[in-house]
Amino acid sequence: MPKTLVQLLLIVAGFAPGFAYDKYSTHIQNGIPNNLTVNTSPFIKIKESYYLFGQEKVNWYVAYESCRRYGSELVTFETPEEFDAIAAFLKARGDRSEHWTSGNDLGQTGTHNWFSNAQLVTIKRWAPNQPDNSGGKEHCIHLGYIYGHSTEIQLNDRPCNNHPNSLFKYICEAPKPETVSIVVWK
Ligand SMILES: [Ca+2]
Ligand SMILES: [Ca+2]
Repeated sequence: MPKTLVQLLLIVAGFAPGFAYDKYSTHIQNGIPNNLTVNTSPFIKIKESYYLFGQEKVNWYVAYESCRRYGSELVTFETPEEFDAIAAFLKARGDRSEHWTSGNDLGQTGTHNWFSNAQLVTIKRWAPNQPDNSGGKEHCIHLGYIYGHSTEIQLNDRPCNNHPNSLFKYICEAPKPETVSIVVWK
């Protein structure tokens, strides 16, 4: 690159911060404004969060890895409202499948945490008499119509892997998006 051009670029770069201060303003906000057309596929917006419904039936570990491939994690329900929104969504679709969540008590049996944020599972959405760690083998939490007579989608603990009846679909939750807008004053 000719020496004069390099010097010119340095001068422009040197002036740029002062120039930008007057001519641009930036704004960062949580979420994606409704009037902004953004393709969030394969994630679907439900209430304030974005989810992917994995359709393969896999063990808990494979489910987690699948979510990580999309830069997301198995779903974590911080509030009962979030759980109810997902349950209503599945119900409206007539989807009676069972789905893995990020919850487990692999670290300490009997203490169920959401694996994505290490917070205790506090929502009261367990199926009756669950979690029961049946056979001493159930350490991962899924949701679905747990019993034949269940009319609500609820939580249950099941074997994380190595069990033919513990292969489920899964729900991934994307990180919370932020929208950065830059206004240019011409
Ligand atoms: Ca969540
Ligand atoms: Ca159970």
